Amino acid sequence: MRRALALAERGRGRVEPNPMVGALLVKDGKVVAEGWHGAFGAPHAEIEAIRTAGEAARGAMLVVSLEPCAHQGKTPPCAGALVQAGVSSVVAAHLDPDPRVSGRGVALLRRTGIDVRMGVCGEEARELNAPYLKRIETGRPWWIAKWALSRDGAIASRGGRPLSITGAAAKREAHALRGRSDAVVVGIGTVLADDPLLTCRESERLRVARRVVLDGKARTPPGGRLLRSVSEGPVWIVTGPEALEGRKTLLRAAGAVVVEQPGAGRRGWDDLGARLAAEGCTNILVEGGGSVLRDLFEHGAADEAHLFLSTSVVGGKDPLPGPWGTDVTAGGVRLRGVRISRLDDDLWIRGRVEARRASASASAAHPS
Ligand code: AOF
Ligand code: ZN
Repeated sequence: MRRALALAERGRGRVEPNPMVGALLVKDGKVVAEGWHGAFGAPHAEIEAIRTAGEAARGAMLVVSLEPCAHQGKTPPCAGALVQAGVSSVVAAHLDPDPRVSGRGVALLRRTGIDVRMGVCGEEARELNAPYLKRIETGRPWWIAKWALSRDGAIASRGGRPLSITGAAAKREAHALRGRSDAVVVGIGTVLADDPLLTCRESERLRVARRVVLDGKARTPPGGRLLRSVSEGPVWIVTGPEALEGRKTLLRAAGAVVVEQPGAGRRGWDDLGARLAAEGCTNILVEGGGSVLRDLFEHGAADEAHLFLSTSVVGGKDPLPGPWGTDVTAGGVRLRGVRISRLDDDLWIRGRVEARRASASASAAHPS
């Protein structure tokens, strides 16, 4: 099963909103074929394994990291294909919560006399597909916070001068994160200060993420780089009750999707998350600035965090502080499963955000 999970990983960034799935066929103690779900819309892991195995699939045991599906989707049901191929037993990590499957795959296999064992490496498999499982089970996406921090604790310089905190290798990883995300979110402060494109340029481009601006008062410049590049991918402007109709009309004319969202704080994140998830978005990258990240953490919405820690110093009288600012939020933020790598002179620290209760403190309705 660990091998199946490693195969599943190969689909990361390519299969979403589908889960990553890996499978092997084992006969007489030997692996006769491997397969994985390689891209959204492409054949499922089991089908790839059966195809590779050919006749050798007959009488073999299938080890797969997710319950085989039972629905006719973009491809025919895997459970039926396994029966046809003559597989004798199936070992799977956990049930697929997709309502089209959820137990039906196992039932179909068992009905035809195939021996099915569930729950092998279930925890590890659920961890691998946590973003998919969260979207299917709660209707909310997986929020990934990302920021770069200088050695003196700044995410930018005051006065909005564009500033490169990390080196080229860290930038490549940050772009790869964008490339694997279904949406990239920033606050209006970042848009006004940096005029960013928010596209994935410095790494393999796996998908075109929606670019989302949290812009309570609809101040995004219609002539800025975001909207000038709207042909490269959709731009959402998330506005609040204070946004003037005239501004929204201008933004729409420039090609933006204007999202009108009354809620803020945890409700705001949940409402936006529900909209994005309904469009099939699984991984949402929140890139800042500081107040947006702080809001995400303060309301307990962040699921995963990536910090690029630079060894350089921004200096200056008072560089802009990172997401925590001066007020450490109640209880702080703890990461688990932390991994640390060195990228040239920078450190890349990432992990899952440990669940905590949302803070009671009310925050600004919309970043302004
Ligand atoms: C499997 N093996 O490798 C995967 C499964 O859009 P479709 O037709 O590809 O179907 C996507 C759904 O199929 C997805 O929501 C999940 O329930 C299941 N994914 N199932 O047996 C696989 N990727
Ligand atoms: Zn399938």
